[in-house]
Amino acid sequence: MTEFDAGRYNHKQVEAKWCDYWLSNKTFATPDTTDKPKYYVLDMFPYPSGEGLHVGHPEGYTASDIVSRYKRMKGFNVLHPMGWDAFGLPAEQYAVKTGTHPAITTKKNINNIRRQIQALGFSYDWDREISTTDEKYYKWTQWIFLKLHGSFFDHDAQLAKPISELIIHDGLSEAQINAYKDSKRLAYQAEQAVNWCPALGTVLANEEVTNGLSERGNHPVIRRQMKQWTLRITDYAERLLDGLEDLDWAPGIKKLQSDWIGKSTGCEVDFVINTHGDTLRVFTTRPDTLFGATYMVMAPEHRLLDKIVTEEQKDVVRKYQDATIAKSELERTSTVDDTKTGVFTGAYAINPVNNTEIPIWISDYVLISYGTGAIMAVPAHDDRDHAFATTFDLPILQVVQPLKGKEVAGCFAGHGTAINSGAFNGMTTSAFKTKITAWLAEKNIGAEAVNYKLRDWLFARQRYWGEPFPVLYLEDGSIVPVPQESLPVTLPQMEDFKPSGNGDAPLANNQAWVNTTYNGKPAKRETNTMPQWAGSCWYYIRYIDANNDTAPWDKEKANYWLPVDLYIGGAEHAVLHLLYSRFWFKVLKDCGWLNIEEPFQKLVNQGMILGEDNQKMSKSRGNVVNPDEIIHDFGADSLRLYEMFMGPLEATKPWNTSGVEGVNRFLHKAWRMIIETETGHIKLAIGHHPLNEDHDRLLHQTIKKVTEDIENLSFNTAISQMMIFTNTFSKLENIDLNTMKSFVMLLAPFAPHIGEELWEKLGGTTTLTYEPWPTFDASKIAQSKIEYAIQVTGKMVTKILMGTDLDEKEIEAIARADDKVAAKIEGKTIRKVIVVKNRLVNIVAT
Ligand code: ANZ
Repeated sequence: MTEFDAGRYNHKQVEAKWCDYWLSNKTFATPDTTDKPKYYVLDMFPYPSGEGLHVGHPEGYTASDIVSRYKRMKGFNVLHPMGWDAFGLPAEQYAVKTGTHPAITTKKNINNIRRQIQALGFSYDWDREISTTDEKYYKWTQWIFLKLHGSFFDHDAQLAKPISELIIHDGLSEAQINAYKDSKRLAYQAEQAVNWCPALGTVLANEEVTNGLSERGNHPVIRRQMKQWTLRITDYAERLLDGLEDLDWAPGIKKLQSDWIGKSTGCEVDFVINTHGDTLRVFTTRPDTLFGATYMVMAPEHRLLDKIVTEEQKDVVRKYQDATIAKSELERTSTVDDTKTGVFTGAYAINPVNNTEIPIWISDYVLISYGTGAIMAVPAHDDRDHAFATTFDLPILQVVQPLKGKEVAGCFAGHGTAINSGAFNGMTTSAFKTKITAWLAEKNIGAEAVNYKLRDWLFARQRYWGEPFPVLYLEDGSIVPVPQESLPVTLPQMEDFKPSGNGDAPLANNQAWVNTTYNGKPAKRETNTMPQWAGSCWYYIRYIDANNDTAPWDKEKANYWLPVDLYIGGAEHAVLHLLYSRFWFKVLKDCGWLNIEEPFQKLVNQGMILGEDNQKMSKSRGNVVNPDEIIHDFGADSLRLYEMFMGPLEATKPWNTSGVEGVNRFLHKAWRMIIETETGHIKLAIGHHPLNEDHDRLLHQTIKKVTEDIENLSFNTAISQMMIFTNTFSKLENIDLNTMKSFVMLLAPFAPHIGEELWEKLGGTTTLTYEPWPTFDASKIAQSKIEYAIQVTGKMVTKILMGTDLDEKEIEAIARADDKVAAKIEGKTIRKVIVVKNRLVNIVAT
């Protein structure tokens, strides 16, 4: 550094100074008042991985920080918190490998990421920091689990109620009553085929398995029967679907959620089984194809199968059942390989519309978990049925004619007109559906039915590093909740984290912890733990009252702060985290702990930042950008500004380090606009200088643009406008103090450290965090006018003042409408019109 640049912009000094100031003054502590309008800005809290932050994190965090800082200056009470989603597999796997306890790894990683986040100058209220692994936090996660366990869903009222309000019929034994209650609880245990991952030694939720492989690590996943804690999210399917409508979320994310819920409206129909008094009930979305049902298919797990299978078919049926168990639902429903397998049961059913006997088969393409677990097969109009009928040479009967009357080859799955359907011939598909549904209902053999693709949520993991379940098993096999005053059930310290491999969780290795007492009687603890999703289902409610030791939160405070006004995070959480959180939120509302229906009013997914080579950043490609290095070389303000300048927030965009240099030059220029770099003092030329009309316009335009762009999360264009401003104002000899103050306030949400420093240099005595946001005067923004020379065939006719924002067509139209010009060209043919912007119009007429 030479003596001439002692006062130049030094990001290291400036950033260290203000980071320190904000932390030690608790500048961003949320005021404990409810007398101002509130604004709750939330980031998806990170998993504290050993790798630290990647450049994708600051992208969303900068966007939310700009909005938070802006809203404070606009007079809002802003809640902007941060915490750690810290249970989970990586810390546990690391522990297995190295013997380091997950609590130690987690603490170290949190400290590192907190350091990185604080270096970026985000305006979080650190007094509300939470970690899902903290006992004080998971005590309440366990408390919420007990709320789920203690509630059932009243389908008529469409809300959850305490299990004590369940209507119990007379004459049941205590054991029967308990079994009935357990079958209705929102958290229940069920023996079910689960996704078992041998390599990870745990079960996985459907959502964690893709194409038969675990999402984490790509290990094979097989099906296995196990008793597991499950949450009855399906009871909330309709409310989860309804609630989407009024949310300000990207349409794509809403669609992902509604597809996942998968509502399907159709009809249930009963078929009588010939050998037997029983009926086989099917679910169909196409009751209009009943006449084309030439056979039936049951799922191999169907409970009627044992009863109806004939002696001769028993062996093949048993073999087929055994083979099915090993397959996942995905394999079973895959349409990639179209060969269908199955076996005949020997039994027949009677088609109620024409009394014909049709054979009943089993096949794995029919799932036990959907609809009624059985179908009527219509091979002429359903692709899967068509493939099956072709394989086994079963009859194919066309009953729907395409509307255009064309012959169809193979299978026609569309709508059309009924044929081969007796009295219904000639009806359109939709009319037929209504008619046949009524006909079936009248005969008491069918009714309208709704099904959802959504499955109940498998809520247990055979892992160590998670929340223990707050339940006890007594010797008689009954389950009791741990009393609230004994919460939390703390996760014990252990040396050995390895799963046993037989389905027992690591906690089963700790018998001293497992064996306990309940009211003096021996009891055992649950050894599974909750999945990582548990803690992230409600963290945003805890921030509202993060240090409350007597309740999960104060209801009044929650009523004031919720919903979250702006939630920013990665699109990878479009389905699971958001769906699970919405589900818990609705249950907690039903339990009287919240007073609104939806947690996240506006959701924005930031786009992915690719490597400089346009590829996804990954260690193996060597294209990972480390934010620490960028902060070191250019400063946090440059990193923040660059990530916002790269393009629209929601777009995918490649990294480019020379772009960081570009915004860094802009910050230097903004500094030099205000500071004398030889001395570091404010320029002598700065004082109270009235602006000329053009400069005044640019100032007001800039305030307007930055304000509106922040409101619309269009940060890149706001930055461009500030660059235009700086280019003009840094050339002026006399600079107006108040104009500079306004500019610094606009810049500060984006580049807060330099913002505070310049504010101080301009005379600010305290942080600018709560200074009122600059306002603009719309009347000053109107474009100025310019004088055009108007010629007709090269000869000057008149001069007209016109706006500078007009396009050529508008300019020509104004010129031709002028009386003098009109007189000159009357009766002539216009050959050509030349418009020179901001100068002249020449109408060539002969
Ligand atoms: C007869 C039929 C004729 C069907 C036709 C379709 C077309 P979505 O829309 O996904 O709800 N189905 C019903 N339960 C099933 C199960 N457990 N496993 C596999 N398939 C099942 O699909 C509903 C349709 O999927 C139902 O309507 C049924 O086939 C089949 F031209 O019934 B359909």
